[in-house]
Amino acid sequence: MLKLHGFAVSNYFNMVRMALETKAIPYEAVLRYPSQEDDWLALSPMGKVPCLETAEGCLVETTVILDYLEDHFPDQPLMPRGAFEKAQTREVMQILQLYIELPARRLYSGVFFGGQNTAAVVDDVKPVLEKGIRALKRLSRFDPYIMGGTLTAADFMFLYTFELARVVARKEYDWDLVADIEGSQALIDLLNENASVERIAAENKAQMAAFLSRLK
Ligand SMILES: N[C@@H](CCC(=O)N[C@@H](CS)C(=O)NCC(=O)O)C(=O)O
Repeated sequence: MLKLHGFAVSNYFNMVRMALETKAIPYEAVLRYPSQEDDWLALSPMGKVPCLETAEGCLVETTVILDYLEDHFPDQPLMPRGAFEKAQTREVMQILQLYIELPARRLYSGVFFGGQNTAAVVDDVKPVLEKGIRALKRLSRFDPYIMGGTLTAADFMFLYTFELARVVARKEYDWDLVADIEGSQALIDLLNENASVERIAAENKAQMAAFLSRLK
């Protein structure tokens, strides 16, 4: 059986879990925190989570894992079949990861984990996030899903990146991302009705204290 290493507070771990669960692929979740220990680097060479352990070996990087799941388990597709539509879906996923999640992540420490964000970093992140949100608006549909009428892996990437970026933008810039992107709140509400999303959110909450105590 596939093993997915990670922890419930990790947004990337949760994206992969959503794909596994939506596709009804049996898997075992193995609790693992990121580290630079040799035994973990042997499975996940950057030391990050998630890491998917398959019979053939381990895979890291969420979009790579999502592609593997799509290729290996084509039932209940989470990517469009057409080459251009598939590329457009990947395009939105890249925008979300590179230009929304990654810049916002630079401010997670001060916003979520009791650290201090310096004014320089706060100023540095803002224009990147502004461009990312502008690109997302141009490329996404929110009708009702991010790419239109069909649920795709991009919806999971959206759910677990935008929600965090939204809190960052509100706290650091008094900027309401949801008000800025028509249809985004409706999509969040729709995705939050999903039983797996609900359970993952409950596990995230339950593991938060243990995760925070590791940061001290
Ligand atoms: N690009 C990676 C990002 C994964 C990631 O940043 N995971 C976080 C937890 S949410 C992590 O392992 N952080 C520890 C680190 O960066 O060393 C992916 O797509 O899987």
